[in-house]
Amino acid sequence: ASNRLRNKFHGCLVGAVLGDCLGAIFENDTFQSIPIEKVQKFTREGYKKQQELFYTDDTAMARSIADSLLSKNGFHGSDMAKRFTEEYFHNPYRGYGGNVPTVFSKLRDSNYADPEGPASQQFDGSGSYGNGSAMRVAPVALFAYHDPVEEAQTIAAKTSRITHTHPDGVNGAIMQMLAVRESVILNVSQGLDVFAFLDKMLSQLKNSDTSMENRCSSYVESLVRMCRLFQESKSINSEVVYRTFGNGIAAIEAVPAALMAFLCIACEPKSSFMDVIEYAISLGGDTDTIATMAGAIAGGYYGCDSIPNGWIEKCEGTAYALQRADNLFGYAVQR
Ligand code: 8NA
Ligand code: MG
Ligand code: MG
Ligand code: MG
Repeated sequence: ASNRLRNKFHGCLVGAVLGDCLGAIFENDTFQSIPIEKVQKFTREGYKKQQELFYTDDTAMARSIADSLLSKNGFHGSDMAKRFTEEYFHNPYRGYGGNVPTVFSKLRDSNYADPEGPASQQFDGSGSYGNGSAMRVAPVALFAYHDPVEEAQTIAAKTSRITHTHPDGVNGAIMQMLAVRESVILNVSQGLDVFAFLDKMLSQLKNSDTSMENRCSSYVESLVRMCRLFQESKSINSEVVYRTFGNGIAAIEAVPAALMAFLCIACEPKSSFMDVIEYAISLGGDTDTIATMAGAIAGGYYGCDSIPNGWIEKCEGTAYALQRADNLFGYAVQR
């Protein structure tokens, strides 16, 4: 049982890196321009001639989250803010969102005194609703795996607020963390019960600390829509997902899109990690971020053994992800 869980921790972080690296190839392609066959031509044959693939901001920031949680034995706002910022100034060409560098500059100039301050000033004080805090949250689910879910939600929210304080940004990070957590808990051999999965997410999202987060409603609405779609038909085509949830940089689009990629594929009797990645990329738009989130969920569900070695070897940052997954597994288990 312990080896199975370790394999799931590995799969979660490696799956996230793979989704980012593969998705980045198709970034900003429209839904119409990348039919699944075009994605598959690349994912199934392309690796033979492909040189190294590079990760983007999604993975760079996820690494900082894992590093900070492990080195501080818990959430430490200034430390995490410093790691995000130093990584950005060390390598600013990883495809960061348009406005988030402002936060990094202010954090650095104020010596990380108020980790949530600069983010709360973004967009005239409304905060960013981009998917940039959901895209990097997977390590939180692993770090807090043996903690009560409320604690995991609190940490996810705090990691978000260093760059994203808008409720849609914060709740998007919470929702993605919950999806990853559940995928690691589930046993693949028992098959996926989509309705049980969605019910659990719904009740956990509704119960998240309302004194802090009283605006989960947009995501609750997304989850209710997912239930309705699955009640109508078990196999939902990607055009319906794209039209219902979108594929953009707003967390309220990308987070539900990523979860749907996982659910639509994993509820089929014969399905694999790569099927989820391909479906996620075929939605178009913010493909690196939708695929990294779908990859973290799918990798946590199917485990690392299900991820093709050919791609693991070609993607920058997979060795580091494996190492960090081991550290997080050690941390989670020792408690
Ligand atoms: P962000 O906080 O700068 O948000 C991204 C964008 O969303 C902003 O630049 C705005 O256009 C818009 N936005 C967010 N909140 C508001 C608001 N309250 N009012 C009006 N507009 C708003 O950055 P982020 O970290 O959320 O960005 C994450 C995404 O950016 C990821 O997908 C990541 O991969 C990256 N990305 C990069 C490229 C690229 O070509 N470099 C393209 C797409 C996405
Ligand atoms: Mg990116
Ligand atoms: Mg993008
Ligand atoms: Mg992106």
